[in-house]
Amino acid sequence: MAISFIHTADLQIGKPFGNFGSDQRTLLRLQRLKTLRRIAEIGSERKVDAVLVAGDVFETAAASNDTAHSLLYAMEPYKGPWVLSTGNHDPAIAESVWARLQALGLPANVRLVQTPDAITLAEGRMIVLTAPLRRKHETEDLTAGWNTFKTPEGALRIGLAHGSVTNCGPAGTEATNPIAGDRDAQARLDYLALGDWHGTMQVGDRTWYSGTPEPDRFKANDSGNILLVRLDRPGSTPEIEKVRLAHYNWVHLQHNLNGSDDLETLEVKFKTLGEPCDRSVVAISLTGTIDLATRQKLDRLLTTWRARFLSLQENLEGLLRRPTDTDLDRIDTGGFVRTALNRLRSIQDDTTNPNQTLATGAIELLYEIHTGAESR
Ligand SMILES: [Mn+2]
Repeated sequence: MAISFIHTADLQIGKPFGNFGSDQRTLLRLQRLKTLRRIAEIGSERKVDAVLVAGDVFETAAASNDTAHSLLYAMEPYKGPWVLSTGNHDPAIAESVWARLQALGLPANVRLVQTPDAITLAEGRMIVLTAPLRRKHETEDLTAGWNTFKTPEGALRIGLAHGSVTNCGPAGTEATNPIAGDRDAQARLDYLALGDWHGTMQVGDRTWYSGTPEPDRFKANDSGNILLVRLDRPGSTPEIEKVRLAHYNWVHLQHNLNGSDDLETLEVKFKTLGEPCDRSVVAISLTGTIDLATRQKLDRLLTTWRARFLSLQENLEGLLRRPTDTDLDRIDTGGFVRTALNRLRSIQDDTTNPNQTLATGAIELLYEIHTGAESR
């Protein structure tokens, strides 16, 4: 009879999301628990033999007892075995949340892995080999011992670890906590469930990063999935089903603006992120050169969408604002204000002038004062 299990990792429960407003932080934090609960429900619906979490269950080993209780609550819908391993964010150090969780008294179906172990599941048909991190950074490959570890004939050998695969590691994973790229072959594993990389990624015939089930950063790396793994018998090829769970849609947009037509295409980009808008977490980097009339329209557009998205972070550093004569004419065509504006513009054009930014700000302020009321 086939064995099936859920592979997930990098839940980062309790992540503070400090770069966001307080409402947004709360929503993003709560969603991670809701997603875990959804995983538990799927485990129950699909009647899997186990749920394996490959590290970074918590954002930090100092997570509070409240957070620990919330975790247990979210896990409740799945009554089968859970195996939770530590990662670089939540290593099994002394005084960690793991030790406190253990002391709180765990449900019988929840296994915390704080020391290297071989866990027998599914009436002996599946052995989970573990290599939990006990500090943030290990220089040794903790999975090396699996090569010589004996398991009963006929049982599936499943590895569970957190770290970066050497040689074929994706750019961005940490160089510490190395795991041999061919560990699955060396240790005769039927499947190796990895955590650390937050996107879903296959790194070998039998080795996968599940990625985090709920995206937590702006990175186009296919995060927001869990893997449902099915194995018929030892040696058979694992069947992988990727199940999409992402609630929030994290998008980093780049947009070049050189006139008001480009504003329209920007709005189209915003609209294509889909409904409901408040599930989009957006960062935008704008480049190009615009006049003040366009700048004003841009401000209005961003204000509207800032209110619709869960969050809109704007980077306007690459966007140059160049007042045209038409812009300045709208403020004043010939009086002393115009004389001042012309001087400000020459300061703005002078790259050696330390008051360049100040001059830009002053022109925009005058523009807003003179035109804001009429166009609002
Ligand atoms: Mn992580």
